[in-house]
Amino acid sequence: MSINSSLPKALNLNVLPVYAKGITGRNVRVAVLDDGIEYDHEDLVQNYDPQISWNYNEDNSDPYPKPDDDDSSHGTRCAGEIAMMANNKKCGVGIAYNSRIGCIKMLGGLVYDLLEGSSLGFALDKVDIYSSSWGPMDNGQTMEAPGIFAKEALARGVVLGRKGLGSIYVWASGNGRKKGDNCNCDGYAASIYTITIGSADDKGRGAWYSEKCASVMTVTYSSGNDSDQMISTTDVGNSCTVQHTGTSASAPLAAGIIALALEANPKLTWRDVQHIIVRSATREPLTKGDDWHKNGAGLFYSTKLGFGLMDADALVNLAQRWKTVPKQKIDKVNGSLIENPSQTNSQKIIFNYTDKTIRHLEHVQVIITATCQYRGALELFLSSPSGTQTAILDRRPRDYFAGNCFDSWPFMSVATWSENPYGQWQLDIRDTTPLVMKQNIRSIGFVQLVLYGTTHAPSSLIFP
Ligand SMILES: [Ca+2]
Ligand SMILES: [Ca+2]
Ligand SMILES: [Ca+2]
Repeated sequence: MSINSSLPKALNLNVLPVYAKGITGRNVRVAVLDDGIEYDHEDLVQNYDPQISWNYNEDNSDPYPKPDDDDSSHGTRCAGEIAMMANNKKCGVGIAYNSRIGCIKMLGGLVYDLLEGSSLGFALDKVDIYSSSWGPMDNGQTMEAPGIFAKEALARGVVLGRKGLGSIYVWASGNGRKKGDNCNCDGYAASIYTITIGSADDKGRGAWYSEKCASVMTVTYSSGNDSDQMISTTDVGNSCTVQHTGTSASAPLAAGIIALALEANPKLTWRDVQHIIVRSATREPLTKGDDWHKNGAGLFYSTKLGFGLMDADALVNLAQRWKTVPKQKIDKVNGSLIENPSQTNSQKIIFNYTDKTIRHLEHVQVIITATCQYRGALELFLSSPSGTQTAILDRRPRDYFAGNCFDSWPFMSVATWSENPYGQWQLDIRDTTPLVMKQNIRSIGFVQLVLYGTTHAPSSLIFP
């Protein structure tokens, strides 16, 4: 295949065996939610799909980026990673180079809840995958959830999108790692409806900017240090760049790989897609010194790298033989605070799950309300009955917020995927402030554990 020679190394997430099967993203429609797309770009024009494109900033059907503005190149760069054409001697090859690409322009102006909600629900009957590389400020002190409209749009998308199979929302984990940010403080990334994507560098480590948190599901390669390789893609002005970077570059790569899986098996539901990513991601190229833990179901997980690097061939193979998972069940358990007067700056909360409705876990949330004096000093650890301990919040030294520190905030974790949740769960709230500042945690209100999963294991796992 002539595309082999032009495929940049950083984009090689084991996609070549998939192309050899003739799978290239055909009939799959991907929309990037971004600052526009140069749809007449030579390497995009053929795959551009106006039906899945809109400009919410100016409220018209033309999502062209602001002309002569290099700062409006983000959407065009992301789109190229997914759908650059093959064999045309221009720029490079998109991961799903025969998919249809659109842009929902919404980062070209003031961003507000109604605009986000409209964007996340645009052309719900046509878009298969929405790729988002945006969210709250990555400054290590913001804690922000989607507003009413955005939240509603995500919940509706997974029910009504793709003719009831559910829209696929791909989300960048964020670039705030250097500022101590944690993507579980970003309610978009922490949503169970979004597939949260981090970045690995070409040395096989979590990239220096890539935020960690327990809702990171998987990683793709992106840029590393300045001297390392960056991502090649289309750029505005009908040009090409070799300098696309950050988790912004990782999410579209994941969207492209998922497009290949959807061509291989168009019947996958939004939850099927998450299951097959968990099972096909590979830890092998990423073993250098990151925080891997084996969970109670035998799956390795890291809050930096999720279940590992996406492997397109393994994902597509699993997609082809995957049978739809049973209906999602949800169970809730209220926590009880275990008083520990000798250690006022560390609290323990217990949840006893004695129901047998869910025996095969997917997502877990801890919803917590608490007041404190220095939010960034708090760390939250969740332990499952199988003994898996996961940091659902790391300390964020720059977050000096005091007051209603957690206001029914849902901390999400995928670390216990496929475990049996029956038994005792424990939440440890640890305060890392120096002893001079006593009693950081002022009060703990309602705390609840929410379990998502199924009674029976997915049949594709029982009879592989
Ligand atoms: Ca090309
Ligand atoms: Ca962030
Ligand atoms: Ca997520």
